[in-house]
Amino acid sequence: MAEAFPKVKKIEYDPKSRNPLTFKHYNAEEVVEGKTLAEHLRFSVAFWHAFRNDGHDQFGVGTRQMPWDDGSDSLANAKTRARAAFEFFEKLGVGFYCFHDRDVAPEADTLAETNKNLDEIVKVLQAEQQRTGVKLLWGTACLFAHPRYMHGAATSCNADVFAYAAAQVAKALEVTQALGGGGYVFWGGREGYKSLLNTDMGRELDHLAKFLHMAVDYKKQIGFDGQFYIEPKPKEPTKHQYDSDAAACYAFLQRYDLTDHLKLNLEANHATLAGHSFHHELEFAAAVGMLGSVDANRGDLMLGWDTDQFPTDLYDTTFAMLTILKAGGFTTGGLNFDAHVARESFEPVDLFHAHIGGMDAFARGLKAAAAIRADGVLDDFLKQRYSSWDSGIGADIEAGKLGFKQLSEYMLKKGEPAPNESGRVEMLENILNEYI
Ligand code: XUL
Ligand code: CO
Repeated sequence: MAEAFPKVKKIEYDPKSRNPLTFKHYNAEEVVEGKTLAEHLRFSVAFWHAFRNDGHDQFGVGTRQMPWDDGSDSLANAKTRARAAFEFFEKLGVGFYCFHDRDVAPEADTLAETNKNLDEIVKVLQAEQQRTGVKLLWGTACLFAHPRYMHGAATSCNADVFAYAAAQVAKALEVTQALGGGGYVFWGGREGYKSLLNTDMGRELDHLAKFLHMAVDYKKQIGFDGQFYIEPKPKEPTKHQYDSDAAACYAFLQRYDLTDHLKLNLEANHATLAGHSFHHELEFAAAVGMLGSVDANRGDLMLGWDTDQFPTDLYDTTFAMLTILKAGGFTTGGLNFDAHVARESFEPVDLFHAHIGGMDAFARGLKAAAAIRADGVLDDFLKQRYSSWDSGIGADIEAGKLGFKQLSEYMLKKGEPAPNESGRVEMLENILNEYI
């Protein structure tokens, strides 16, 4: 096969170069806090945006030039597309990719034929992974595009649709396992509702939990040892999705006894759609020990939908890396660019510019976060701010030694609490700016 990107060579790190097709900050080999940048950041390309999204929007057709792709849904085209994708991963220098089952192989008239198509493509993906060393960060199933999923998949009112989704996920798990995938993502694309008038919410929540338990059981049956993730998103395509944010997912997983089996895959744009910052979602997940992986992108705060832009905001990447480093870094997870080029960025080279920008932005975020941690500026402040809990009454409360009765006696004797100290919000913001 002819090269898909003949005009682009391997992207190198060259901080002095004026060539936009070089990394200015992402030096894969550089070591920060004992690990290389590549080991920390674990960049992944999202197959669906990079190779299946032609740039169409609600008002216009696709614009992207993808000369390797004949536009058909044939198996031959799927194979060529897969090879083009690996050429891209290799030239970009990422270690990982992610896909939905239907991104890589065409859906046929029957489930059996569709599964056969997947098996054919898995052979190509296996060979390409072997050739390049690029790995599968996670796999997933598309349970939202086909009309059968109009009412949802695991939360459909139609029991046969639930069964079909189960069969589809079973196959997607097998495929992910065959490719040595590090994990598997559940994103409830239509697991929510358009109208409460036609929705039995309690029943749908029970069904979703049942579905996830079946997946956990199947994972054990086939011996797949990858990490399961659930990806929060509050809306779009539905009006409300049950996995609306990190805290809602955590409550759901707790209620249905699933916290040992799934971690969170947090997406920046989904956080902002939920009315939270990306940083908030990561901090919450880290605080409850559920931080698994990240879909790295950016929304537009002026717009109310999932714009899936490439991450270039250095505050966002610094905050994200502060939390990720604090939580001990990624184990199975990574930074998956769930992002697409703008409709007007239609040339093949734009795919490189977009990913290079995201990788450099996260490299800068990582370095800034590591410098902040090395200097201890935020940690020292935090330690001091909560120091009343380290000894005396605070330590006794934390240790569970006291109740309201003892605290009443303590305060009646003591009078007013010790004077408060300033939270120094602006000073901390100024300090942060010195590192960015
Ligand atoms: C949709 C989204 C998905 C998931 C995987 O908003 O983020 O692509 O990441 O299904
Ligand atoms: Co996503």
